[in-house]
Amino acid sequence: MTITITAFERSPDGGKGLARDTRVRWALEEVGQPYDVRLVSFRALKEPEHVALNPFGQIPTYEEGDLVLFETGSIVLHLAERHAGLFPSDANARARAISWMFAAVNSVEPPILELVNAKILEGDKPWTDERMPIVKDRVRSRLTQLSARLGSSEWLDGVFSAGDLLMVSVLLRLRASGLLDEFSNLAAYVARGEARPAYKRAFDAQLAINAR
Ligand code: GTB
Repeated sequence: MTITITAFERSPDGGKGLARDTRVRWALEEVGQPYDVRLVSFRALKEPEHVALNPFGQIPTYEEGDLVLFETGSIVLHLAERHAGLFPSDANARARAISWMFAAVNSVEPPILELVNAKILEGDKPWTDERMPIVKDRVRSRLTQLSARLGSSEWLDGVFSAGDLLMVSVLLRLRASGLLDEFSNLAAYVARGEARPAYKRAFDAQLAINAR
């Protein structure tokens, strides 16, 4: 069955791969599923046709026959459950991989988004200079914990899983801030993710659209 995802017609990052369709593309590449992409303008995101797919009027969405999904965590989970390549076969290891998926989107991504919003959306506010160190320290605190757990391991729990795919995707958003480089094992972890052939294919596919 054909899989169709949505992505920005033109991503504001100009092809750095930071918009969330990249993580879905990456998951599709890891499990070897071909897919089509429907490009959506910012205006079209909020129109009824797209809101029927994603109630929040956002990308990415995922369509496969009658099935429509939104939220990248749920899309990656769906792909990991249906196809080999993103979950270990052992039931407990699989459950732990799901813990890492939730950790990525629920515990690590929120302070990172707070930092991004503080810079991009609120950077001109009079209280920014005072607030920024607090927001950065919240990110550092999570990275310290994650770094301690990862230690010198290659991936978070044995073999590469959907948990690593989401965690690396979330951490990539931090690169421009320099915070990732404060944690050499996390910087190396992210680089290992980016070096995966499936990631490269996903990155190149979004770049081909956004560099036009
Ligand atoms: N929780 C949802 C998920 O994981 O699927 C969040 C989806 C989401 O935030 N989508 C964003 C969106 O559609 C695009 S990815 N925004 C438009 C809107 O809300 O109207 C966020 C994003 C956007 C741009 C960059 N960038 O340019 O660097 C990076 C990330």
